[in-house]
Amino acid sequence: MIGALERAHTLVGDAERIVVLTGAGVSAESGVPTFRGSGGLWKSRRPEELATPGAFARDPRLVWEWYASRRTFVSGCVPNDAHLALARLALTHSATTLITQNVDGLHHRAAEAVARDEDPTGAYPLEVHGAIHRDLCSSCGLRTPGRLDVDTTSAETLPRCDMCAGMLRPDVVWFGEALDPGVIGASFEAARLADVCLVVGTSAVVYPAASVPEITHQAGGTVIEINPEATPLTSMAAASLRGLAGELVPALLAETMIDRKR
Ligand code: BV8
Ligand code: ZN
Repeated sequence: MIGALERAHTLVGDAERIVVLTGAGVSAESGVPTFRGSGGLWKSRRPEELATPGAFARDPRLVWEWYASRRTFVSGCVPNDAHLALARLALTHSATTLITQNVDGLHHRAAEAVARDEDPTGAYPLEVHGAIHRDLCSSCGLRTPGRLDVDTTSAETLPRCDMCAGMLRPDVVWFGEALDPGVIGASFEAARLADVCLVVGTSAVVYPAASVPEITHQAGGTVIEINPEATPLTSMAAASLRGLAGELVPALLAETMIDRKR
């Protein structure tokens, strides 16, 4: 493993442009359950059941019950050392683009924690699957800060839009739904130009997000993976670090940032 960490150190230290793709694994040590790992979120429910427009049309109460409980749970979680190290990298190295599949908002909170009274926006990620803390009106498309006290006792008590009384939904991208073209377009452009794509905590099975490292690789960049398990990306990675994000991301990036200061 030391060899792989050394190799990854050199690759990141030498990189001009870095793109980072994170998945649920980067939030695991913050207590947020992953989707597909043991005890993952999807274990008790199948994604097709809940994270689809069809499920919401069929039973908006059940879907809101799942999202309201996740929203409340995540609001009690805090960014871990991986989120903080990635925020520090993005704030100290301007040619870094953070891209996340996560909807938990922990990268934003890490950016604000690290930036303190400086501008945190350089470390805000591109959220390709949206944000669980935001509501979206199914009718007029208005986006508003999400409520923590969503009343899911019946379809009648579900949240409605203040502008048009349309049904609100969590502002996340469901299976079968298109990603925001601006967000995924910016992600692909950053991936194409990147010298290094650092992939942290994703099973790399959900598209089009999983194309990000493939685009860097095809454009001649190198892929580094941090994951306790192998994934479909492992064979393409120049360094695949087996372990937890909370330990390996700070280890990988700390010296790199010191290097950059010189
Ligand atoms: C689209 C938001 C087209 C909601 C999510 C067949 C039928 C239908 C669709 C498809 C199909 N085949 C392909 C598709 C497309 C589909 C897809 O890719 N399906 C997959 C499952 C096969 N994609 C879509 O539908 C996308 N849209 O294609 O639209 C279109 C185009 C034009 C017009 C109309 C339509 C939309 C996909 C977005 C779905 N929304 N989330 C919500 O969160 O509730 S996806 C969901 O999975 C989450 O966002 C999650 O982030 C994402 C990916 O999962 P991971 O993040 O990788 O998490 P996972 O648990 O899987 O893995 C965790 C990893 O971490 C593991 O590897 C584990 O080892 C590691 N780990 C654990 N602990 C740690 C760790 N690593 C480091 N440290 C640790 N401590
Ligand atoms: Zn509305």
